[in-house]
Amino acid sequence: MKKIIFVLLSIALIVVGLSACAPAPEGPQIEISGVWGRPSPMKAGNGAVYMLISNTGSEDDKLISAYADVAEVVELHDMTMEDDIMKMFHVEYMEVPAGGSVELKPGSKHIMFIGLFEKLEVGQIFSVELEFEKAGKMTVDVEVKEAE
Ligand SMILES: [Cu+2]
Repeated sequence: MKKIIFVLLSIALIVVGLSACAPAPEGPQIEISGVWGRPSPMKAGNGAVYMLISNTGSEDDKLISAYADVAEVVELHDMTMEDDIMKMFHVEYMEVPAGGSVELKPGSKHIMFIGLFEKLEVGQIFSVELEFEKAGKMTVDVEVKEAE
């Protein structure tokens, strides 16, 4: 009996040891957190969604598109300061480097909604589908709230 317990214990230790020193998973490994969207008081107005996209994998990836059924157009945007004026512009993709992350936040990168079908109110939750070049599509829930 003691021997069996010892064997089981050894296997358990090996399993724990293997998972502890496992290399980063092959390919990109996308993790998304802190997803939120600004309230938008006007119907047919615009909205923006923010989040942190991390890549714990071994390969770079790119966010190449976003889709949500709350607006006519959904685009990837970034912002820049020109002559003291914040300007936003459309980007083809957002890079998510292996072992790194990209933060979508106010005044910076965001997912832009143009022509909302309904206003976005605090407490509302809706989903956005994100498409990555390598990791493919994933859907996240967006919580509408005021900026912190
Ligand atoms: Cu924008």
